[in-house]
Amino acid sequence: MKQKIRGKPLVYLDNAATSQKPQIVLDTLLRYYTAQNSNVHRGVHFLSEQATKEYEDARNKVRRFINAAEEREIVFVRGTTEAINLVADSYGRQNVRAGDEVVISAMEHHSNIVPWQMLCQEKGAVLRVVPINDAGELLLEEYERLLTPKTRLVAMAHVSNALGSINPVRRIVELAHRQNIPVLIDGAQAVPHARVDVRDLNCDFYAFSGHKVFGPTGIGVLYGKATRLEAMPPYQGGGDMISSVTFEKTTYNKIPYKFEAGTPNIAGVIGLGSAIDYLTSIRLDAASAHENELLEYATNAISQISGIRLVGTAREKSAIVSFVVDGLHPHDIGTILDQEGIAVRTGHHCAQPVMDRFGVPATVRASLALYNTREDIDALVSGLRKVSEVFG
Ligand code: C6P
Repeated sequence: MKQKIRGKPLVYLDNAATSQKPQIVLDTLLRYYTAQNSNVHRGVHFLSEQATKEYEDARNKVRRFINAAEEREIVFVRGTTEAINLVADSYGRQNVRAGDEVVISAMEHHSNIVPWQMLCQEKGAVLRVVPINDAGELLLEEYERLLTPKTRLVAMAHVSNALGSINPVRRIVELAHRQNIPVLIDGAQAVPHARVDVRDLNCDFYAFSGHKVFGPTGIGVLYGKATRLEAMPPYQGGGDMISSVTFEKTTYNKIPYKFEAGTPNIAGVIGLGSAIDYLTSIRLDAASAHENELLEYATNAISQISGIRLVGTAREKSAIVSFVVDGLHPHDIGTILDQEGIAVRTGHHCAQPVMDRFGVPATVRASLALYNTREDIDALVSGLRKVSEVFG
């Protein structure tokens, strides 16, 4: 996306909020709406059959991308938020009772806190929170301690959006499974950066958003093990999720359709399929190595600027640099950087408990993607030096 913002070349470092879209995704959306627009799973006419085929092909692309065993384990939803709400509403309401416990961590995004809080309030259950250390790393021994016969579910971020910490999710799943506790992984910030293999992780649920993996907004994925999804009640009622309806009784469709009520985001699904084609064609592991190198470069350069304190210094980190500057509000820093054409996110990043943990109201967050360069980081660093000049 080459363009000028306020007369300066755009430096886009807000990829954790949403990533830019490659041409192949834009072309797919235009092609779908201009030549193929039609509803899925309904018509016998040509366009509907073609749209249905592309929609289901995209499901298979997602399956391969995260190495799920079967296509029916891939449920299309609006995004990570809806995926988590689906599990809380369906699995949670079916399985969580008064006095039971749900375990999350202190580094969760609000999307992986509030649905569980709502569930616990409704059921009289208890939300348990695994603490993190000053580097922003999960305390695994504390996690183990919190797993008890009362635990009904663990819901944990793969990568923290506010800190960049990468959690040892394989180990998290293994420890929970020893006690037959299912695990949901919030993969919103992991899938854009590294190969995710849900069978290797052995998680029960995995959620991510299309718009963070170079796909369109309004589309996301809930992976669920088939046995789990089959045992769960529907999340919403409506068209497509039924196999028959009378006024007396409705029987539900098989998975994944049981969870896809109403006309889905067809263009979004097909666009997400193209984003996965893109990621497959460029090789995600090479992109990941490039991002790690940039992260190191950015961390070194930013931490050398006087008055800056990094928030989140985990040993295992993804492409996020969060920081505060002595005596300055992050919003003021963001505004000055914006004058330089540099897009970063400032605020609590929908992770207020993380801000509380580190005793700050907000941070400045630069988040990288595979298309960022050293020049982008250099521009950020010189923008930050300007900030120091302005505020003396
Ligand atoms: N984080 C950020 O700037 P949705 O909005 O449903 O696509 O994703 C929600 C979500 C869930 N979990 C994590 C770890 C996330 O980072 C996000 C989205 C964005 O950090 C927007 S708040």
